[in-house]
Amino acid sequence: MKKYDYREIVGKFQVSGIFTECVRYGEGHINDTYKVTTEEKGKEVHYILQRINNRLFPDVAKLMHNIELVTEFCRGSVLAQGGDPMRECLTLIHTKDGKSYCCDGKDYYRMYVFIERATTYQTVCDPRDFYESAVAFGNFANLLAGFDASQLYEILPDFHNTKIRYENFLRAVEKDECSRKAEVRKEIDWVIERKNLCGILVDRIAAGEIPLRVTHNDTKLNNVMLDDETGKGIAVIDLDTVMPGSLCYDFGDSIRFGCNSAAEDEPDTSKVHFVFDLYKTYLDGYLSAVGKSITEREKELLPWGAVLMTYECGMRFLTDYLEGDVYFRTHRERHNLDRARTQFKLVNEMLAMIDQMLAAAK
Ligand code: ADP
Ligand code: GN1
Ligand code: MG
Repeated sequence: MKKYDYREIVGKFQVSGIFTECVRYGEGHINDTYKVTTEEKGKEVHYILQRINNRLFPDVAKLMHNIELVTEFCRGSVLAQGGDPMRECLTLIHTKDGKSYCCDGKDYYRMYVFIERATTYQTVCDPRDFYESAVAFGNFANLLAGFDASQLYEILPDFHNTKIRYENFLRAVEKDECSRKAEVRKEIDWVIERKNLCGILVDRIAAGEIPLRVTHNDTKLNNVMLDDETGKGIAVIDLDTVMPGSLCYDFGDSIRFGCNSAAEDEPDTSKVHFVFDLYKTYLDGYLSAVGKSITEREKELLPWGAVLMTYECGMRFLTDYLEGDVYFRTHRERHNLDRARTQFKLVNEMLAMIDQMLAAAK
């Protein structure tokens, strides 16, 4: 296994205190995240260190340009509202030569202030937490409505263009690089039978029915930090994918992850159900916070955002399984296949309830 000298890497940043340890942290699928501890005057100070996924983000300078702008913008808004920016938004720690990231010759790193006394959840244990995450993401959408989109690079073009995701999926099936196709024939057919779903949002955007905005694009529950004391959603994190998108994607991705009765990677799909009550809880929280930013047409399409994001994510997991698990971090055999199957089960249950979902959003 590759060895990294974390003391040296952390030493490149403007941290206070003496380095004591660096341990793997969190459950993200993309970057390698660590909790760093230093000691200053007998007290522990914590930071987040991330090795940026350079394969996925080849242009780290552009990625970090976006993150610097978005974090600065959030900081200004939090300060204007009398909040505490060190807890309510991500704060980059700059390097000793004033940059927002560093390179050790091969890998790229960034550091953030560690948001203390707050937690990210992998599943919804208490519906109130889910409500608070909805309020946080709704507020974030409002905040971004005031952000000048032209300043940002589109870091992962066509990120939620489901039609393009579908073409990539077909290509992976065709190539069958790892000879896994025969094993997942049923899942492949399931995706193909529902290919009409792909156009639900991209066609509406192309027709000008719903606007392209600056959105977060990865609004799962573990990308919002909830205050341990008050339970309020205090900070939206994981800003790698802030770029043009639709409110319906952001709403939909939260529903995909949070309204699952089981984990995203539960191997036993009999445990996986779409929890309609949680959908209503999130909808209420989101609409209460997003306020006037949302158009009537977007509101009508929110439930389809949930179906679509779940279908798309399942298709991405299956594509990655066919390509040999090269995109999402996996921890066991068939991990991506398990993930794909949970998503497909959720889509089936959502489609069975789509009328109720649509009625609730009216
Ligand atoms: P990925 O892109 O791989 O999902 P994230 O940026 O979401 O990486 O970070 C992974 C996890 O690390 C988060 O889910 C959260 O638990 C934790 N985390 C990230 N940033 C912070 C922070 N500033 N303070 C505390 N925890 C954090
Ligand atoms: C990835 O980075 P993370 O773990 O929050 C992925 C999302 C997927 C999600 C599925 C940049 O999110 O698009 O929906 O996994 N992020 C990227 O859990 O591809
Ligand atoms: Mg994340």
